[in-house]
Amino acid sequence: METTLTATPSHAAPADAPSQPLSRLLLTGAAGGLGRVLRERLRPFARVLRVSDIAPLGAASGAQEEVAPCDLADKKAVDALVAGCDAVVHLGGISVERPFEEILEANIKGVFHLYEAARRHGVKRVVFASSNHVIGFYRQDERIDARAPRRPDGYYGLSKSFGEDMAQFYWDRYGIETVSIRIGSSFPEPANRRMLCTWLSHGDLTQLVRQSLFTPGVGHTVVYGVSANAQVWWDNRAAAHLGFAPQDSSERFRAQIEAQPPVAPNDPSAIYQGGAFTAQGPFGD
Ligand code: NAI
Ligand code: 15L
Repeated sequence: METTLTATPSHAAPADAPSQPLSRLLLTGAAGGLGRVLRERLRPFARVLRVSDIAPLGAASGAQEEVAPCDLADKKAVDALVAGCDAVVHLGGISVERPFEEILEANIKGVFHLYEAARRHGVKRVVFASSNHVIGFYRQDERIDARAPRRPDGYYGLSKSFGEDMAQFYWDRYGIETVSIRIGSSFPEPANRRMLCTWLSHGDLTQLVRQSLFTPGVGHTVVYGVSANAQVWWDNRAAAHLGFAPQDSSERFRAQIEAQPPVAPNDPSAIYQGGAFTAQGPFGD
């Protein structure tokens, strides 16, 4: 199915419906924290929203929604899941540091299955939930952009790094466009001092996903998913064509965060951009 991806101006309000919605948009990881947020907010972006997860999803919320349970590690099931969709927002997978064997199934095989299905079924655009943990071993006093060599901080970060390589390959080889969003910390509120720098509000996430779906000619773009916090470590000028203009800042939470007990200067959460993830493992010794 051919669908033209069109952008509305970047100054448009984040929740605006696009001028030409997608026919059928697949949202993986729809039962998760961000999946539940985007399940609501992506509805105006497509005539049909197909929501998927390995965890319970509840009933479809109306004729505009399709509920499609699926294990991303199951290649045949993912192939069927993607059939009929013109774009995918891929949030599904393990979202924390875990032993390699678990990450391998859900994240590494999962993203391969997704791109293979996208190729087979003519999907034009993927929005991939990458993570700041692909660059987690940069120190907090460094400023980097999307071209900085990756420094994953664990098997989880490695899987996201692999996902970004997958995205680049499927663009170069098959012309499937992807925006890889290196999400910082997307929760209702920042939870600690590090997140004052890494926080991405749900409103800004929604705007960024919208721009990632509808901006024409993105090829494979890597963008940092971070709000307009007073201090950020990431430079998004290489992704300026997305027109992402974050509206929120963590600053209004500063007083409550700074009331928390101080963090020791040698604590990884005070040293590295990836925070505590840099000190996890080894597993299974
Ligand atoms: P989450 O853990 O709440 O949601 C992930 C969902 O993926 C879960 O509902 C889970 O059941 C599903 N899933 C796991 N294994 C699966 C499998 N084998 N097959 C199908 N579904 C499977 O994570 P959250 O916070 O909603 O994050 C969404 C995405 O964004 C994840 O890919 C995560 O890595 C990424 N991300 C999130 C950040 C955040 O701050 N929330 C920061 C950086 C990246
Ligand atoms: C992530 O990649 C995780 O999915 C999320 O749960 C947070 O830990 C976030 O990074 C973060 O770095 O704060």
